[in-house]
Amino acid sequence: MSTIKRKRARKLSNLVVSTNPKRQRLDEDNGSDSDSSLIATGDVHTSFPMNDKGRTLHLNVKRGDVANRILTVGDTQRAIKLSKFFDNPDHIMITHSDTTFKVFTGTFKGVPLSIVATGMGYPMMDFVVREIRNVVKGPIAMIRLGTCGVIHEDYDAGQILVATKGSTFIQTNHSEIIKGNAKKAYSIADPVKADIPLSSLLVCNLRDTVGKDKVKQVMNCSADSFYCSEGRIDPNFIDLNDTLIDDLRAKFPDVVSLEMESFALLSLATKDMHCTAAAIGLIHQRVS
Ligand code: R1P
Repeated sequence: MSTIKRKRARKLSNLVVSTNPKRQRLDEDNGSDSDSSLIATGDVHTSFPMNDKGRTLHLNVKRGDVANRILTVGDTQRAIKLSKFFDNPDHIMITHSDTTFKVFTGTFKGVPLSIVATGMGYPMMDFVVREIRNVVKGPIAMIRLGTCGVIHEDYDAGQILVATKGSTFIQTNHSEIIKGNAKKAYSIADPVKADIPLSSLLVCNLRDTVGKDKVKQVMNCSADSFYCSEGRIDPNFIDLNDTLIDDLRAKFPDVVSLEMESFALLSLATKDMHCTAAAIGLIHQRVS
């Protein structure tokens, strides 16, 4: 990374993470698997739904379980693989829930970090962002590391596509599909923005790690289904989606990656939350 970029990166690190190791404290018994002394905690919004143990209803997290820096991934195996990079993989806090979410918290290069296995789709990311926001005090930096389809022929599967240009969203209009109205069967939302300093830092670091050509800055599109609203044709269902990917390309030519969670993450990133997303392209999807 160049000196200027490194300076910018250091500045961003100061901006987005307030966790001070000296302020870390041991939380009370929290029912987690191991060490809860890794992170600073803060006030919980008093009307937010919690169980009688002070834990959120779906992620099962409480104050002290989640760091200010967070990586989200779709599946648990990816989270477990990434958790091997913690400073001390045998000394991490793992919070399980009955609803598939898992949170791994440890330190990386001495800095507290949480890795969250989110599962798939907008509603899952909605649970993750809202419940984490309500148990973590101060600024949050959250990056999704996912996989995606690629809908642009100039981009290759295997590249890492960072959503620096934000994300749009395809929503299925079920009542229009029932009416047989193909023209209104799907809505394509106005894009939401990614956090630019965090996206730039991510791009710089990814390029340093895997090479410049492997990392591209794009606009993402999230869909509310892996099937109909990602334009997959299935004769077993009436989806009215034959022209959907072409319609998406026509409306937003910068869209390259197609997945399911980034729009929710970016649209929920309000004040004090710095969010972006990157996805490895797995397959070319409906590239003509
Ligand atoms: C579909 O197979 C899943 O893969 C992509 C999509 O967004 C969807 O969640 O993301 P992950 O690899 O993070 O799960």
